[in-house]
Order: sequence, then structure tokens, then C-alpha cells
Amino acid sequence: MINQHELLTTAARLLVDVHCVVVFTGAGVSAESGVGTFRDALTGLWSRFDPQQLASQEGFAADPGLVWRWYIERLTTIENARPNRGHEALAAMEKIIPEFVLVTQNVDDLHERAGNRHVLHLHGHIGRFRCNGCGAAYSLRAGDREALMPPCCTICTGYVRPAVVWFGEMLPEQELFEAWGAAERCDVMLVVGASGVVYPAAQLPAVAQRHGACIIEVNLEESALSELADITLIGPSGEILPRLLDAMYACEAKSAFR
Ligand code: BJW
Ligand code: ZN
Repeated sequence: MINQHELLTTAARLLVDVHCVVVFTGAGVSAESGVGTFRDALTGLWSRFDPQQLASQEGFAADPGLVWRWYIERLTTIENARPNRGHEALAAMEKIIPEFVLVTQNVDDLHERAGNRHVLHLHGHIGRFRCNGCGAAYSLRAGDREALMPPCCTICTGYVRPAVVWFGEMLPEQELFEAWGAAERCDVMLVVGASGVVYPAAQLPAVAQRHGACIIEVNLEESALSELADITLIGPSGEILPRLLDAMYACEAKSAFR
């Protein structure tokens, strides 16, 4: 039986030997920054609610105030959060891998704040807003955060909502196109903290594999994607990714002396 240390070294060797790496992240990568994941039971005030219901047009139509307050509270948590060691390790990897694309399902900006440059957000941005009716872009104004209801659009009177992708909505075309292209040409896909149950994003590892990429997974536990992964590293990404980065530096140092 191969132990975790050997798996980590094999994964690091793969990552330094190839040209193009796509990192695909989910909520788990931000968990150690204090940002709750989607499928963990919601805590506190929100424990009674189903995120699948809140993150939908139906949920918003049924109770726009509830959905607004849920997003404002999550936005505040994210604004006060800091990138963790997992985010930092991914930013360092971007500097040493020739072609590096980070595709995230996360609506937070912790990858950018950690220093990653080439980031594609498949499910939008929690810090941006638009009208649910006509799509006009909005910024938060004084009082919007404390309001019990979302603001109304000055053009069409529709409700303003976060610029995220809800269930049943299309993913942003350009990001999806670029992410698919990157998955098709990458040599390795590193999947971090993603449950792999939300589509079409969850198809990306299979797309990469079909085009010949190796799949390395980092997760607290086995996920829906573990079966197709070539290597699964079990543990918190805030610990595993820095160790993977150190192992990559060690591989590079060895190659330099060859
Ligand atoms: C750690 C860790 C640590 C914890 N270290 N790891 C094909 C088949 C079946 C259904 C569909 C299908 N195609 C489309 C659908 C429908 C639907 C869908 O996928 N449903 C499934 C749930 C069944 N998809 C859609 O509706 C998508 N749109 C679409 O397909 O449009 C086309 C269309 C339109 C109209 C009609 C028909 C077709 C849109 C999906 C949008 C998803 N949006 C959300 C909300 C975003 C806004 C917000 O944040 O509020 O995106 S849902 C939510 O799930 C969020 C996440 O990005 C997404 C994925 O979750 P993620 O990131 O994987 O998080 P978790 O919580 O699930 O998992 C965390 C993982 O981390 C776990 O594995 C932990 O173990 C791990 N972990 N701590 C490492 N420290
Ligand atoms: Zn409008």
C-alpha cells in the first residue's frame, strides 16, 4: 500500500514535470478561512434553511428579503476572511508552473487576494450585484447592508441580487468556454475541496481526463470525483497544499542538480 508521503511526492513530481496545470477549486479550499462550505450543515441563524433552495430564482421569489440577508451575511464573512495557507500555496504554484489556470466555483475573491492572477469564476462573484430583471450592474449603497429587503432597480424596478449563478441559471459563457479549453489542453488537473456534485462544473475533471490529463485530488474526504482521480490526497487543503508545494520545490532542486 502506497502511503500519503509517497502519493504527495508522486503528485509533486507530476506537477513540476508538466507544462499546463489547471487547478479546480470548490468551497473546501476556503473552509479554513472561516467561509462555510455549501453542503456542510448551515450553522446558527441559517441552520433551518436549505442552501439549494436559497440559491435559486424560486427561493428569491418566495422570500427576497431572506435571500438578500443570507448573501449580505456571507459577503461580510468573506470580506473579513483572509486567504489561508492553501490559497497561498496555489498562488506560489502559479509562479513556477509555465501555464497555469485556476478555475473556481467559489464566489469569494480569496484566490485573487492570495495572489493568483489567472482565475476563472464559474459561479460568479458575491461582491458584485445586478438587477434580477434587466441585468443592470449595481454597487452596494449606504444602508443596503442593513436593509431587510434587496434594493430595487432604478430602470425596471426589479430586485437587485448578487451576481452569482443560481441553480437553473446558465454559467457565464466566456468563463465556461475558457475553463473547458483549459481542461482539454492541461496535462494535470488539481482538484481541491470540491464535492463534484454540481454540474456542469463537476464535468471538468472528466473532460481533462478524457483529453489525457492526470487528476490529483485534495479533499478532507473522498468525494464524487475520487473515483476518477489518479491520486487522492486526503486532508485539509490548508495543510496538504503547502506540503505539496514544498515537495515541488524539492523536486525542482533535485532536477537542477541533475
Ligand atoms: C475540504 C475542506 C478542507 C471541506 N480541505 N477539502 C447534470 C446532472 C444533474 C443535474 C444537473 C446537470 N446539469 C445541470 C444540473 C442542474 C444543477 C445541478 O448541478 N444540480 C445538482 C445539485 C444535481 N446545475 C445548475 O443548475 C447549473 N446551471 C446549469 O446547469 O445551467 C444550464 C441549464 C439552465 C437551465 C436549465 C437547464 C440547464 C448552475 C449551478 C449553480 C451552482 N451555484 C452554487 C451557488 C453559487 C452562489 C452562492 O454561493 O450562493 O454554487 S450551488 C453551490 O454548489 C455553489 C458551489 O460553487 C457549488 C459547488 O459546491 P462545492 O464548491 O463543491 O462545495 P461543497 O460544499 O459541495 O463541497 C465542499 C467540499 O470540500 C467537500 O467535498 C468537502 O469534503 C471538502 N472540504 N473542507 C479540503 N479544509
Ligand atoms: Zn432592472
